[in-house]
Amino acid sequence: MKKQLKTLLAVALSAALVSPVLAADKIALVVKSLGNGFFDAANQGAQEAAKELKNVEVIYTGPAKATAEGQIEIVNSLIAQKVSAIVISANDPDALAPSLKRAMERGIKVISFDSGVRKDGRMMQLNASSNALIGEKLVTMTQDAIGNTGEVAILSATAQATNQNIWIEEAKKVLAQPAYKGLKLVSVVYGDDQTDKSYREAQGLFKSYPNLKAIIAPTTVGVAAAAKAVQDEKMVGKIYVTGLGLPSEMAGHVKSGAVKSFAIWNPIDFGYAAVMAASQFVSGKVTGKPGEVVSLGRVGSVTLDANSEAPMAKPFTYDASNVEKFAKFF
Ligand code: RAM
Repeated sequence: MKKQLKTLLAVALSAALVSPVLAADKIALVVKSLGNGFFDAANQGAQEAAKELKNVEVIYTGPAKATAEGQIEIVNSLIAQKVSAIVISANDPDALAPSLKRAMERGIKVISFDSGVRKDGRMMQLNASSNALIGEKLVTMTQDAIGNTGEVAILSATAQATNQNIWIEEAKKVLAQPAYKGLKLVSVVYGDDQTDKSYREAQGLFKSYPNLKAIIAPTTVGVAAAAKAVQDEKMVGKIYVTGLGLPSEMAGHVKSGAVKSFAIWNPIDFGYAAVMAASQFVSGKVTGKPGEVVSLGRVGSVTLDANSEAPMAKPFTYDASNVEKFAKFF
């Protein structure tokens, strides 16, 4: 009996040693910064994907502040840990590329989502939505709030953020169209996805532009901070805030009247989809070539374009009629 048990243990032990397949694949979700509700929601979806995939562990990480340096340090330590994949929302399209290239040379699959890395630093980029559509949405929501004329300013995240910079360029293209000629973009400022800095930048705009009618903030951190500043400074009705926000953080600001409408896609689905995509690379089902179809589990699938990018979903608009209902989710 004892001998049998020993043999059994020996067999089990050697099986464990020769079958590394039993170990979970580690997929790191590297976000712009920790403490951002948008990324916490994305992580919720990422963990859901890990559960569904079974042999996957998602490591949620990011720097305290949204800097490329902080993310580079994290990527270097993930290389040392020999993770299977890195899913990153980058604080800079270029600065991250060298360390991510090193990761790929060592067999780590790298995809960017949300805020992209330049093409040679990742295998695919999952965009939240069509960038042109987001740019257009930002402008039409502004027009809905203030009408056809007035000074508007943009309060962005960091100056190097890939996603915000693309959306701002797209919004500028829309503003250049004849239909929007009455809307005058007077300034673009950066709150670095920090609540206090975004709040101070909003106050700075009130001072510098006494005729300002709207702040467009294409960042969940910035839009909530700007709306709070409008409320605190008793500017409700004079200055409207719009942009990309989380219903849970914006419901109070819609109620106060500082915000008429704002938009966002589902951040939980976004994090889920990004991890599902990464797992397709880990299992070798896709390699990131243009034209490939990447399956995203319950969210569906996307086809990679010529730059190995793909958009996920359309932004959804929130206002007084629906914001409370969605505030429960994200
Ligand atoms: C912030 C981040 C993120 C962006 C959202 C809309 O949370 O900057 O990258 O996608 O806003």
